[in-house]
Amino acid sequence: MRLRVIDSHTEGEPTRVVIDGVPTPSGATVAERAASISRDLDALRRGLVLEPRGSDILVGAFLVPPDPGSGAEIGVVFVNNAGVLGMCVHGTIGVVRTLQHLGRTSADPGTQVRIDTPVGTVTATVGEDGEIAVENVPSRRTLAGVRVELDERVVHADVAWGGNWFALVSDHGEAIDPANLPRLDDLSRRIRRALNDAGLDRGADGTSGPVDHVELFGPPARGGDSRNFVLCPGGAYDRSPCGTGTSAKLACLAADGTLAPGERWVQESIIGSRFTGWYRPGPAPGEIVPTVAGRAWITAETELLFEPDDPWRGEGWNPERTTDHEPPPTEHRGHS
Ligand code: PYC
Repeated sequence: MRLRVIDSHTEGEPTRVVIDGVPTPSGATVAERAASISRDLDALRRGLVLEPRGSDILVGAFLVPPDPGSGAEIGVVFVNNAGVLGMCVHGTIGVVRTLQHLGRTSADPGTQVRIDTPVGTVTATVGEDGEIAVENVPSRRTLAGVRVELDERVVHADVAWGGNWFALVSDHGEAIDPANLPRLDDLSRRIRRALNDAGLDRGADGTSGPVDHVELFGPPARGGDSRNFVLCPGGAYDRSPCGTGTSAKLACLAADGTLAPGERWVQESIIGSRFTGWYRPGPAPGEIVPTVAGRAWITAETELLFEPDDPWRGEGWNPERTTDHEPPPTEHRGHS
């Protein structure tokens, strides 16, 4: 099997777009196609994003037809090392940069691309300087200042939706610095476990959570408004400032009344890359419609090969999930 892919990175975080070689996942809508990828094409997801052809930090993108009647040009389903993602802003910027590279959309300023995702339609707009701004799905904070008791400290978490569910924590006392990654990783995992185990991530309406991303904030170091560390569902951390996480942050700032509609918020990542975010009021009370802007660059245009006798041709190997490095059983080998 051969998969034609184009790799890019958005502010340091990689995206791999599948251009050719996969069947169109079944379903009438992008949400149904996302369910079909989860159900029927999971070995393909693992072969695409995991070692040895990918890595834990890679986000894959399957291009699919848009929802009937949505008016969008294209649909996309994002996947990572843990499964299917609801939405991914860095990945959307990577997809648009890839479509520009292929000549399927213009790189001219003002060009807009409407994209259906499993959680709603987003609109990407090309800026003057090559920046791509993604107007994301409506976002909201569902819980504020949830007390989370850990062994050695107490922190307070907001829970917010920005296309994925986030716990956002500022009073953790840790340096948001690459030198401190092991502690940030460990703390974020414990916060996520504590919230989910106790059901503390559920809003009064029962709609929120489970939280699968954790976002820790600290002071900026490159002239932005804040710096973050973001733990993703499969245990990797986001090298970009995480666009759905920035959307969740904007929802919290709006709910607190500390950022006005249209005002800019510059979110730095743990590696010092930056997204600029702003919002307009959303369709429902308490909702905002966030826009997050950043840049992406093409890094590779290649074919992934899956030889029939390769024991890891479709299974991939995820160090997060297993310590068993033996080849997977034959019946679990990859999609063909
Ligand atoms: O940019 O939304 C994002 C994202 C989600 C997971 C990794 N990046």
